[in-house]
Amino acid sequence: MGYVDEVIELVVRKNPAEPEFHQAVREVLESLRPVVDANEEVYRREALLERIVEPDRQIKFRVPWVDDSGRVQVNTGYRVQFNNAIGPYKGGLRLHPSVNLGIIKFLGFEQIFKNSLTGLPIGGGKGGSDFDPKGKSDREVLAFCTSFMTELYKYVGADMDVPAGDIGTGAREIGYMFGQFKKIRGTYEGVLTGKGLSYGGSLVRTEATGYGLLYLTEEMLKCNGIDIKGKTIVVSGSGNVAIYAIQKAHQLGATVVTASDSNGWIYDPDGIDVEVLKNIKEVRRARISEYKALRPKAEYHEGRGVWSIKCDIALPCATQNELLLEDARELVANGCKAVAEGANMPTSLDATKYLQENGVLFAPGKAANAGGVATSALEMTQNSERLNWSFEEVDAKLKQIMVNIFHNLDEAAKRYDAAGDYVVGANIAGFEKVANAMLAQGIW
Ligand code: NDP
Ligand code: 2IT
Repeated sequence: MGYVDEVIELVVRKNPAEPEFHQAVREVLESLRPVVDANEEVYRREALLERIVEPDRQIKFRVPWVDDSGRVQVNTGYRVQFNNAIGPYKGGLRLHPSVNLGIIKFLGFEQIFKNSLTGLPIGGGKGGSDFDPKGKSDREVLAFCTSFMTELYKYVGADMDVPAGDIGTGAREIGYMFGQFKKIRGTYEGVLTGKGLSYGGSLVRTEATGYGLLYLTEEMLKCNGIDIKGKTIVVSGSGNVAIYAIQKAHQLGATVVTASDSNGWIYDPDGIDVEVLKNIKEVRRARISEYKALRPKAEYHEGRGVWSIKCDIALPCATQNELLLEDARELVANGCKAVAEGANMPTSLDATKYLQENGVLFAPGKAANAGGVATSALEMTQNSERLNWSFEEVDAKLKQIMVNIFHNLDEAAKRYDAAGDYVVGANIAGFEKVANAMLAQGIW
């Protein structure tokens, strides 16, 4: 058995009941085979792969809080500090009832390579809780966030570990957590990113993941002789990533015709009205089913279905494993030319393989959605400098970072005889820097 297969088997054996983590490890390690084969003796001696799949540490804690009826509720909090070879741990906090250790570990593992791809000095981490902010009052969200940070503050800091948003964690939650950190640590530091603009946040961070996704997609299409202008796009999700992906797609001259939430999906043949969507999701925190009442030509359907709509480009922007083999078949049959992942691991391994084998350009999440964390790193830089950069300045840096990421992974794929395989390219380009840093820093 080869080294890669041995380590995959080890991960499955040592971490049973963590299928998402197995999936992420499998995707990364299998595409690293050519690099591992070329360096097997050193990597084996140094146990490099065994070390990279084992988090530096994983913290799990109780989060008690009082609900509006006066009852005490108890959630579980997590922070997985996966790897700080190239910088302080960096990665979001997910608040969703589905959160468990395996999901946080898959996200933290992905984050190592994504953060490396940005070219900025940030290590990989992720955290969150099985708390569900949906349907909670502001006071309940405040109670949860305060309790969560009352434990988490021991493990985070501007030079140690810098969390940010993810599913269920937006500006409101980051603000509440920042306030509690400041109160109990007594320092004013860039311990979180995605902060409000009046207290150290960066312009463009809100838009960054969606905008970055489109910048990378545009570059990938351009390098393959396709103009994004005039193309029809299907998007899933209607949260932070989806909303700003739709906005930028429209600015680039494409038309996005779908969006979704966990209850259902909308089809708007004239193109999704971003202001209407923002009002429903960002202001009223309501269900996407309300969109139809405001846009009479639109359709609303219960359940899932965005991948059944004919499109040129598909952008999954909701959650993991939301684009499966049967969806990939439908996309290919309908003539889809490109898939770029706004979410983390939204495409199953067999669906990815099917898309690539059928000539669909495929940009993996760790490259395509890296604009969010890259702009977080720019927020950290501004906090350290105690300066604020203009919207145009941050946006221009974000665009350059996304274009660079695409060319780095394109080049890495070509270097290993896998031209056009951007999954292989992203994993190799992300891994090389981290591996070199780990080998240089001795045994830890
Ligand atoms: P939000 O919470 O803002 O939005 C999430 C969206 O996805 C909502 O429309 C939500 O619907 C839907 N969704 C979430 N879980 C499920 C589910 N289990 N089934 C169906 N729909 C679901 O999160 P973000 O937009 O921030 O994150 C979306 C994805 O992008 C995630 O994979 C995240 O890890 C990734 N990502 C986020 C970044 C960021 O900067 N925010 C950066 C890089 C990646 P509903 O409201 O009904 O739950
Ligand atoms: O998955 C991700 O990259 C994020 N949720 C953003 C992390 C960050 O630190 O901005």
